[in-house]
Amino acid sequence: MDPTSLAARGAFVGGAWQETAATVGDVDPARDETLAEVARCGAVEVDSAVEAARAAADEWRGVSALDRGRTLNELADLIEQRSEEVAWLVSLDSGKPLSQARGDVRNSVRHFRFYAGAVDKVGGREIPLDDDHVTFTRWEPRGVTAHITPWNNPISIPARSIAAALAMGNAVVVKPSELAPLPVLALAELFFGGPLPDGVFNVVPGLGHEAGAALAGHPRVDSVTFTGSVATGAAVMEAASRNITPVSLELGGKAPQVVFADADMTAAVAGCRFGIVRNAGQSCIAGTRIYVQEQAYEEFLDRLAKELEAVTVGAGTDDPDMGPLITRAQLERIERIIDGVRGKVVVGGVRPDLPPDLAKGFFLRPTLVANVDPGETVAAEELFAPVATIAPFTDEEEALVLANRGEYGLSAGVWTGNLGRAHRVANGIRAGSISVNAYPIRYYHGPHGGYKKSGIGREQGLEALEHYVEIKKVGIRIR
Ligand code: TXE
Repeated sequence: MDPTSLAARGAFVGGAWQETAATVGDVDPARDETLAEVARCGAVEVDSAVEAARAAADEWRGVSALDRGRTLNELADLIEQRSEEVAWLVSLDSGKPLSQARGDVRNSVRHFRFYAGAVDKVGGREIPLDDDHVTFTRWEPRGVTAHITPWNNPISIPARSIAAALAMGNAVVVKPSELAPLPVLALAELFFGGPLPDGVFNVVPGLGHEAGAALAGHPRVDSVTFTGSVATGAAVMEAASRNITPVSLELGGKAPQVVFADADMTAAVAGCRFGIVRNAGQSCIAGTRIYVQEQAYEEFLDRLAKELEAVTVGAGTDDPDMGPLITRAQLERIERIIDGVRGKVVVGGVRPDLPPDLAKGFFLRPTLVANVDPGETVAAEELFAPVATIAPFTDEEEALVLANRGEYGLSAGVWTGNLGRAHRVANGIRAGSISVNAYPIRYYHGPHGGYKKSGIGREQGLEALEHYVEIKKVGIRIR
């Protein structure tokens, strides 16, 4: 799929492509060059997409669960057949290494297949009352669901919520991030003329404060699913609240990695390295606060620093260990933060030496910072960059206090050879996802979401489905 011709198709509304008057440049983060001019939808286009979805929603909700499942499997086939092309587009647009992009596409297919299989196995329940009544609940589609998605996993994050919403019988309108919109447009290209009734799947690319805000606050949208920053999540929630529209928000994180001295050090070093380097740290579950028990601290620090020094950096499509950051503004913001703690940088903190064609790209070496105050920006805020802090702790009690610091609670890693401790610490950390002795342990069929400011609701797994249904109670007197 060629980025220019894909983008030139415009927005995808009511089963057809629609050109828009205005466009937004989509930038290749490895080269700082415009990849394509993508449709810039505004309130008018969003409105027509919502109306197209509304018009199609009744037909789709009337399709039996079995047939919806079959259709979802056909959509999964459509992605799978072109998976290599889609992965290349994901890598080019977001900058992530090709092998990680392939993993994202594989997960996208799995989301569709998981919900294809789930659709005829979930639903309401009978509520025991007495012999004079039958009372039960029904799961009914909400109608039109909005999906405002980010650029860091520009296919798998949209896929997980689109598949869940479609499975429950909703028509969807998707607003991909302006920073990597091509993979969602690729979905439209793949689904075009496919098994979904026209209007059940719509895509309105554009800017957050235009298309995104119009969709979040649209009075004829029945639910909003959002993944992105805390600030934008709050704006989305506020816009949706005007219509009492339910929201599911997957916001940021600042995941701790808690390494006890009894852990398998080789595995812990490798896992912590991956938690920093994967997608250049541009992941809500990036493991960027590392705490190591004091007797193992020096050895761990030394080994992790060496591992980070060996990381290869380059354009995602060349499949190095790590690609660029998403924007120049983000690279410069991170450089300012690193400059503030320059004396405490153990490794990295600089741009890599790269060939001339990548000289303008937004690259940074993986960076480890020690001995910082836990309240400092580098240790407290989500950076969305390959930058981690490292600090020692004495015992389990202190480890839990450190891990639970801050306003996020999405994900955490625990490394220990002691089974009881693994359970105690996993129970004690206030986060939605805990991985023990590997990082991250992610599974597409389990729930994903956050405590505290990391969000509301859960995506993925059966737990996500209730966001996409209204639950109706029916009581019948039978005697
Ligand atoms: O996010 P935004 P950005 C975090 C991460 C990153 C920071 C900024 O820390 O550095 O957010 O990234 C749309 N109404 N995460 O600017 O603004 C926008 O167009 C409605 C964490 O990309 O949250 C895009 O489609 N929508 C994260 C989506 O919201 C609006 C993933 C996300 O953009 C809008 C990404 C508005 N007013 C970033 N403004 C995670 N949890 O994985 C913007 N948007």
